[in-house]
Amino acid sequence: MAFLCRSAASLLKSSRAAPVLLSGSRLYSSGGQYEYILVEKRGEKSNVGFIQLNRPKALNALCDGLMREVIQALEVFDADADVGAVVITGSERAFAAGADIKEMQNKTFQECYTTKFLAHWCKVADARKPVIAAVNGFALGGGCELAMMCDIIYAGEKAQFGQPEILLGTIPGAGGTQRLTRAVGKSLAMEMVLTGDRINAQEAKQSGLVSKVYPVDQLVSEAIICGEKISANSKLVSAMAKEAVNAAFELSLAEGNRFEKRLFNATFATADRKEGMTAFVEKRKASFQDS
Ligand code: CO8
Repeated sequence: MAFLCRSAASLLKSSRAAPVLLSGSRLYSSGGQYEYILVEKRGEKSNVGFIQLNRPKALNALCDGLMREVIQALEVFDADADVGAVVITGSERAFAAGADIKEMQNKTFQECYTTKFLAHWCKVADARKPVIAAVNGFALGGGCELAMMCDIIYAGEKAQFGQPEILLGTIPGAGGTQRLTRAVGKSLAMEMVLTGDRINAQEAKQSGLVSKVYPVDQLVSEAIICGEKISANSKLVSAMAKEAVNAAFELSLAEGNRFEKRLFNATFATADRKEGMTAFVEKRKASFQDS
């Protein structure tokens, strides 16, 4: 165990499928533990959690096992004091082509309803730490929904976003009708959901679904750079900022402003708020301790 860093060692104790440290401070999935994803820490300070969906033959279709592993890896990174943000990506061909249609083909309503089929997917949006989706290629159906559960979406120039469930005789079931509508507005969301037509990266940028578009081969490194910027700030205060922005999707303006004010006031109970303002006054770089 001597070669394991502190966080990896403690994770191994607490998690059945925890990643194993093989060299330096990089975490890699160990073959038998994660079957469908690759997991490591990236960035100069190894402070960005990195999850790569890795089911290439099925274009990263989100089978139950894959989503369970993504959620587990997110929980591991949430508990890792060194990690300040997480990047989720797929391959250059596909971020994810949706929920696994072959897995769903023969399901009945009774099974879906009584077992709360795929209900655990929503845990992705519960991550405390900011999550960036780096989308190359197809982000369709559940793939688009997975990206929208993340906090920031960066797209590669050839990315395609769509909710094609209607073509399969069903509708989005992991937030597609809700998050897409909030992101791009009613008309475009309706059009995408009712026709199954896809939008490209530029259209996604224009409509507000993604914040930046990069050349395919630069996408992941740009997402890591964004993750490093976030990780350089107080992790405690970043979690509050994320909570406050997310509240905008659920609360009225008045309630949201009250919620924000309470969190703003709460930052004055942190050492990092004091350090940030003191560093500004003393004309030096702040050194946040996440407390
Ligand atoms: N599920 C299972 N397998 C898939 C999926 C998928 N979603 N998408 C692609 N694959 C498989 C194909 O079956 C094929 O495998 P095989 O070689 O064994 O036949 C392999 O990936 C490659 O696919 P194609 O040969 O079709 O590749 P193309 O380049 O010709 O086409 C497309 C790529 C356009 C992406 C095409 O594969 C496609 O249309 N895929 C389906 C897209 C789709 O409809 N997605 C929505 C799925 S439904 C959904 O996501 C609902 C989510 C609800 C969540 C509810 C949570 C509570």
